[in-house]
Amino acid sequence: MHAWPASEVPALPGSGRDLRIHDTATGGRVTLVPGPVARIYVCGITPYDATHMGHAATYNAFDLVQRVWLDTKRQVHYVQNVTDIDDPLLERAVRDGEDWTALAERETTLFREDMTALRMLPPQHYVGAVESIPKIVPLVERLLSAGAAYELEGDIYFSVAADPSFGAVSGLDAEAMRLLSAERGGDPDRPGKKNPLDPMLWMSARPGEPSWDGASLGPGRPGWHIECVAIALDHLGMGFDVQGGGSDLVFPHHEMGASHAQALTGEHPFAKTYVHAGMVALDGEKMSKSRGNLVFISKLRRDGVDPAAIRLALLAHHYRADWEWTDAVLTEAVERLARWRAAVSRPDGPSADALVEEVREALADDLDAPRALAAIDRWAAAQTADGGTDEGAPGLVSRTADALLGVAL
Ligand code: 5CA
Ligand code: ZN
Repeated sequence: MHAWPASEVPALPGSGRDLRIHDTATGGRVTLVPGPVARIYVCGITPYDATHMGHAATYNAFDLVQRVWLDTKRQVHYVQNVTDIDDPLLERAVRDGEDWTALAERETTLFREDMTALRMLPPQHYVGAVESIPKIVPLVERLLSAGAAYELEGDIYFSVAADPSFGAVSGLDAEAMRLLSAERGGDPDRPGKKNPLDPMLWMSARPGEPSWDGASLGPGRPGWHIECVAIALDHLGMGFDVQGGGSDLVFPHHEMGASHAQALTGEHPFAKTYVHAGMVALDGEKMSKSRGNLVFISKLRRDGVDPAAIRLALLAHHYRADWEWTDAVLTEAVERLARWRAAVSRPDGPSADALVEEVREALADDLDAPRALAAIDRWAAAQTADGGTDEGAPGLVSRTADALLGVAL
């Protein structure tokens, strides 16, 4: 699959700082020190509806991670998937009497347009589940022959007992895992499983549903977690720097993914660091396609909202916080964008050398974007109140907002 076009990232004077970030697996802060090429996998959309503010907030967080790395003069190797075959996609296609492939393609196209408008850096590899099936099947076969998977009425399940470090990503107890498994695509109550938490690796063909050649597995379609493992191992290998997604993916998705990969390779860890973004809510409930309480990026764009204002609305919240979308959030972002644009449109202004370092430090400190915005607010206020004589300052502020925050002024 192709990704979307990259917006240019201006180089800033000096050098950025290493990112200190909250790691879900250890529950504490770690300093990321990737090699010259930093490797990141971020879980992509299931394309059965348009990109909403929650998705955008999560992708914004991982865009910032990459901008910090680029500022330290590293290259970034970024991989993202598209879950273009899964139960919710098929259910929506049936509900709307639409072909599931047409639905997936349309929503993926819209997602690319939204990401481009928001200046999110594209992945080098944007990979669909369907195109990955030839990579997934041999992995499931290997898990079976290693005794880490078993068959149940034609379906293949992963045995969580095969990974001695199962549980290390989420740190949850068995009861909490069971509840989340039932809520998020698992089937803990299916009789015959070795452990109720065991997730499906390969679902045998169901009448009326699409299926693919599974070689020795028989016709069917892949489970959700093995999809991301196959794509990550193919393009990044074990021990990549960051596995990212929203906090709704901590369990079971990222826990199971880590276990699949560890059982497959005998190596630990799958990802060095697990980073999760908070959930965006609307009207008091998590914004989700299944609930339908959505604010779509594409709808706001159609209504004439500047994508840079949407980006500022996202940046005004710390990535780990759960927050609520309201009209006031957008109004404030629109006003901030206007203030910043007015401030950088003057020929000179107060020196911005210290500001670059403040923004760098705020982001290096667990991606504290609200603090970065406050720093630019102060520069803009000083520009309005007293002005200044530094001719390079407005340009430097523009480049800083663009390079580190993805905001084009
Ligand atoms: N395709 C899978 C991941 S492999 C999936 O979770 N797709 S999704 O379309 O449901 O979500 C895409 C990304 O947005 C995931 O990282 C998810 O954690 C995140 N996300 C979903 N809803 C929200 C929300 N309300 N707030 C913040 N992030 C969200
Ligand atoms: Zn995933």
